[in-house]
Amino acid sequence: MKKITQEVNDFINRSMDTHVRIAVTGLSRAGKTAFITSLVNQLLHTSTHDNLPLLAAARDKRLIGAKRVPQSNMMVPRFAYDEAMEHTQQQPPKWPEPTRDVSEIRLAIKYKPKSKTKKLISSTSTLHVDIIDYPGEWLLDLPLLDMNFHQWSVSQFAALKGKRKELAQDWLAKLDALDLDAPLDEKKLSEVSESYTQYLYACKEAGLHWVQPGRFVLPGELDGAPVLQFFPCRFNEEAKFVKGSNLEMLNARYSQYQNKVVKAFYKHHFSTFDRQIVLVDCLQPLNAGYEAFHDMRHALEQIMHSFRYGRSNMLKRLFAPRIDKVLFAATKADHVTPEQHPNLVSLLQQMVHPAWQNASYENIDMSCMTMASIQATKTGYINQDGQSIPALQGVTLDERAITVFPGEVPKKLPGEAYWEKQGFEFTAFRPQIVSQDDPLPHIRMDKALDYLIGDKLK
Ligand SMILES: Nc1nc2c(ncn2[C@@H]2O[C@H](COP(=O)(O)OP(=O)(O)OP(=O)(O)O)[C@@H](O)[C@H]2O)c(=O)[nH]1
Ligand SMILES: [Mg+2]
Repeated sequence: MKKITQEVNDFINRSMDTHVRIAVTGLSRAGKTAFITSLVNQLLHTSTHDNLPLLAAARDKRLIGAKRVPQSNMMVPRFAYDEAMEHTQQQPPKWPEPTRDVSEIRLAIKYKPKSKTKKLISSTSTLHVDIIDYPGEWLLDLPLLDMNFHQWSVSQFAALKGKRKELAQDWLAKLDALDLDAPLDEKKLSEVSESYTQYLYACKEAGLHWVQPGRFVLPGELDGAPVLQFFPCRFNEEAKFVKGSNLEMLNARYSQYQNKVVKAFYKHHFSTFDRQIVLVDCLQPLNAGYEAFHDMRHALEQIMHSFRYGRSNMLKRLFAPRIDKVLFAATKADHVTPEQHPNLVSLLQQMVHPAWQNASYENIDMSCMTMASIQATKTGYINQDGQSIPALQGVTLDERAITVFPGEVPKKLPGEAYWEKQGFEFTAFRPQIVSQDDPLPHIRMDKALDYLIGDKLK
């Protein structure tokens, strides 16, 4: 009887839309922490401010208010909202600290339902929203589940071109000096892995974000564990691993990584998400140049594989996928003047759409937009030779008040000539000073919220 009651309650909760888990991801520095901080901040202010006009429930005055409640998953660290807010409230304001691991926060949103069924039960409803922050780099590891150690090694050597090859020299030299068939020497393996990890960090610093294994650069609680100490090797696929050798251990660590790290993430975290927002910083690679830009596109394509649940798919074998909406958002739109925003969306669409259309993303709705979680600039016009041109005003990280026109965002994926001819240069700004009683200034956070939870607030 108890079981039936529980099942009935679960069914009601699901069909009544009282709970939704929203996952926020993006490559490092994409703006995840700023996004979640602003999202929570906006919802906490909605009862007193008209800060979310593009969220239908808020516009219709059906949102009564939101509050923070203890998270349901006690095994995941709490998202550091208060710490992030403290940063933005400092004089001068600062950006939140970089984060390295998964974290979670829960809100309860009280609203007046529009739907007849919900109204029948009560005049007010509550939607519980879990927001989960996790590094996008972890999604880059999905292809590892379909490759054995040899196949993965081959794929890594094939990618060693251009800048990557330059950056890999130290690791390659250490790898050449290692005898793979010699008896296991843990210290040596740890040295070569360290050098491989440094190479991956160097790639990221050079703006090359497609790095595998993704956990090596964002290890979270696994920092220093042997499961993160392996690297691609050149060896004969046919040959048997010598018992007790370095190579045998590297192979064992690779399979542990597949099972205990990659699979575990998909099973215990990813499988619980209902909606996903992928934040993309298109401006950083525009600043960095051609190779960085195309690398970002490749990384995004890889990230998209995690939303593909075709029939014979690896993910479907692991769990029953639940994500039904994915939003790709170009962040930090306050870095460019408003008339450039359509170009920014079009650029993001060009990076995302072709890969999306070529694959079978069954039953998943997808959308692209631009936004700024915490708007750091004001827009206006400057007069140049009698002509008025759009400009941004803001305060730089070293406290200089400046007015700039950062440049045009290309509408299409730029070729190499773009960087030779004009390129793009944006300045980093610190957040604006805002009173503690007011919500953080933003651009289209409400539009993002409407896409992510609008239907649940009906
Ligand atoms: N102007 C502007 N800058 C932003 C915005 N969001 C993020 N940034 C900038 O991007 C940096 C990274 O933002 P975070 O929110 O920390 O990004 P993250 O994805 O959480 O980064 P990691 O935790 O390091 O992976 C910030 O320090 C800001 O400099 C925004 O809305 N506007
Ligand atoms: Mg962060």
